[in-house]
Amino acid sequence: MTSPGRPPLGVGLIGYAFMGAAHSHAWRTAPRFFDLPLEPRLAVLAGRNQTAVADAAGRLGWSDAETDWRRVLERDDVDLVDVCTPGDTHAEIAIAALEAGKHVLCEKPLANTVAQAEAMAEAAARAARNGVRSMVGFTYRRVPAIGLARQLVAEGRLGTIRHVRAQYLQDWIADPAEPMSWRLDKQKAGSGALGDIGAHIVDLTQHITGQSLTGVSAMLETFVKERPLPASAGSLSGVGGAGTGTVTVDDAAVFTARFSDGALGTFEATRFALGRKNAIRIEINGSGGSLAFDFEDMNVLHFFDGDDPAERAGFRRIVVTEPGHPYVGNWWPAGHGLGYEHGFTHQVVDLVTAIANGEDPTPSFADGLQVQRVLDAVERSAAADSAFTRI
Ligand code: SOE
Repeated sequence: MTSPGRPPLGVGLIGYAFMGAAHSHAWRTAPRFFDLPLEPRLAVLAGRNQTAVADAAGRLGWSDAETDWRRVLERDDVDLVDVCTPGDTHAEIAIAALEAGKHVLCEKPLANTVAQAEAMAEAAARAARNGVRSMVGFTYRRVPAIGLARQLVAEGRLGTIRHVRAQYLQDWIADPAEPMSWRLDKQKAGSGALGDIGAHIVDLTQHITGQSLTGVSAMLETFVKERPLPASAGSLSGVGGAGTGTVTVDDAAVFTARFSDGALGTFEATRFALGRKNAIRIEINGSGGSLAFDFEDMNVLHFFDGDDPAERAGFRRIVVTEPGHPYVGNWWPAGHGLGYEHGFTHQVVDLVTAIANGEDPTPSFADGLQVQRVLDAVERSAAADSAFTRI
């Protein structure tokens, strides 16, 4: 644990499914590997099912459990609220927490609609004037190879960026027998592959290039429109029983985009790419070089240096595990590699450090709102169908 005498930072976490478990791990681990200025105390875990949340609190390392998130906000031992619920509750919880003077970490995408994200960004700006901080959980920014990619672009090693090619490929619902879940329900999730995983590649490409998307031309598709209901209602699904339910979100999103400094982007987010489990693939081509990354080989960044003599040029495979690489010095000896969970730990490190330094962490709620505007533009473009020329 952290050394005595370090000021505590009481944390209340709302939600204990996949993301709740990943965040719990990060809150427990960060002070063990990084010299944090504040000591995170895992005060309370909240969820609606009393037995399940008490069990999860014990398993994941929380001192207490609550069944109503509002009680978390009333507690004096909570300084920060970590929101790991489906998107339909992000705005209500995050705004109430900020108004109660609690720092907020909110899972991505920031909200289900632009209007909700705007309200959240406004609440965050108001709270920041009183020293209350907020951050949205685009955790892949904190993968060391992504950090190195951003450094190389910022140092000008790629020159002027011309092409950004980004894919987020999964296959977990490719089987039509995969049951309904909250992620397939527009009311709960806002959108499908677009918001769940497309949001990540929008954020990542903007983060790496330092540019924003200025416009899109898009197509969305729902390949499997009816799915079996789960045998029993899951804690968050709100659906259950015999028969089928209607999928109300996209299964795949494909769009082209323009970036603010002139680069052209192509984006693809799908949960139907059989064999691809969590393939975040990003390739960037500039006037001076290229970069390529695939999360399924997440400790590696490929770099092509356009200054190399043609006879010796080629993509260089950089194993991003040196102590000098972002975050890596606090972990294992070179070559031993990091995993999915480390991004969440680094997110905690950066958030806690910003809070202690009295700075606004990034990605901010304003950054989350900007991504939300891109998602909204994709949906509007796909619905308008105007850029689709029939043959
Ligand atoms: C599900 O598609 C999911 O868990 C996303 O919600 C996460 O953001 C991503 O990290 C992994 O896949």
